[in-house]
Amino acid sequence: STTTLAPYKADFLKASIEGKILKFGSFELKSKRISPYFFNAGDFFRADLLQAISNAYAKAIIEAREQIGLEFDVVFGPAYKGIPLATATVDKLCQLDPKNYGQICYSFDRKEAKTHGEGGNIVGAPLKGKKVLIVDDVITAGTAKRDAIAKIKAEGGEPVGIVVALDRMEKLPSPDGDDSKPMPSAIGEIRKEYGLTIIAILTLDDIVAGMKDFASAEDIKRTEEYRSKYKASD
Ligand code: OMP
Repeated sequence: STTTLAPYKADFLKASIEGKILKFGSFELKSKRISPYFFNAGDFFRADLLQAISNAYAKAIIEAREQIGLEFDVVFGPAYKGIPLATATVDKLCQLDPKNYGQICYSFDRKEAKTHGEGGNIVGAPLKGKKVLIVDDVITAGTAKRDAIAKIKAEGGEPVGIVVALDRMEKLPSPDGDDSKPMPSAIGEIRKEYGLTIIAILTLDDIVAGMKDFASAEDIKRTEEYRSKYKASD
């Protein structure tokens, strides 16, 4: 049941379901896996939903400050879906805790470098010499997160962490294409490789645990089957 979740996480799951951000059916992922569920952070476009998502990110970030001392200068949102997330999160952080977050900046990348005007690849705060926290939507294979880390480093920034709305807890694809083999998680590999803090507001386990309150028996069964098939070994 969702009652075991922190209240801000339970509120976020509720908003995701009511706002139809979390959908059940049949969806092809970037990885080509066919998933019975999909989380589309691009659908948080209504004011009350944007408020719900920025509140969840901000609370997760504040919790990480209290628990592990997470410190950063800039929140970076990879284009395009990360842009409103980073902007709204910075706004919410300042609203909740102006003393600690009033000086925090936002930044995002251009999909295509601008060669005229002010030029450059970044809009918002410059990253050079700054501690940078990446805010993104969902982590599956971690490819988009690796791209964001590389971009930040190329600008002279230091990536310190990643916050996502949902960790799908999936194993990396096996090099030989055999998905039945145990494989580590995307999150675990990025943590190991870059030494970053990675925070997920919700995980697939949280969704499955909450599903009995809102989903059909069929959707629950398909989601549980998908989890057994693709869950990472760590
Ligand atoms: P990486 O794990 O970094 O490759 O990123 C996964 C990306 O897939 C996300 O940034 C989304 O664009 C997209 N995605 C979703 O938005 N929601 C899902 O539930 C699943 C995916 C996905 O395709 O895996």
